[in-house]
Amino acid sequence: MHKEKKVIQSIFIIAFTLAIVGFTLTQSLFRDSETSDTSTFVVGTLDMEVLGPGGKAAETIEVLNVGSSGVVSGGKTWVIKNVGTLPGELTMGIESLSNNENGCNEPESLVDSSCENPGTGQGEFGAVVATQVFIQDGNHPDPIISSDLSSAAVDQYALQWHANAGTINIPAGGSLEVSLQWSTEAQNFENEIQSDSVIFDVIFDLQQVLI
Ligand SMILES: [Ca+2]
Ligand SMILES: [Ca+2]
Ligand SMILES: [Ca+2]
Repeated sequence: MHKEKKVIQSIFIIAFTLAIVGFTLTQSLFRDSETSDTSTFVVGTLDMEVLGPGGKAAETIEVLNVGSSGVVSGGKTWVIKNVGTLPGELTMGIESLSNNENGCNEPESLVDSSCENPGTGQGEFGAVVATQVFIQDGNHPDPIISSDLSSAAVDQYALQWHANAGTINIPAGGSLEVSLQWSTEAQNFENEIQSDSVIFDVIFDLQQVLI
């Protein structure tokens, strides 16, 4: 039987917010925030200044009109700078992950029975997106994290960072590059992911190293 031709004219959105949280010697929490304009999640580098008393940075990123053919992929590199006067230990994770459905169009509704709008948790896109996280410090050639973006990814990020990164210290005035790459392949999905989106927060947390 002839398989129905895929119609992928959807808008995939990967939006994420970056948060950097720092602690002083007394463990009090500084919260200050800045938000950048929405940017396309293709390839880019962002300098993020991490505390002294400094803050939390937020970024929303979107992927638009991808998937019309072949492999779709992208990535982002962050330069995490410790602009404080004390060393810190870095951890990375994701939170508030939501696979949204955004309704089903006609071809999608033939293969997808959960079609609400926004349909939080009903989207199928994140499950077919593969992500990898790398630390560019010369000591970690292999990915620290390899996970899809289904709801289990929040736990996977936490577990794998803990297991694979070890202790990542950034000295006062130092910086470190962390990158996240993502990809999905057309053979991994059918029309069920049309108009679906995945949204999550990427959290970088710099904890004071007690010396
Ligand atoms: Ca669905
Ligand atoms: Ca869907
Ligand atoms: Ca949809």
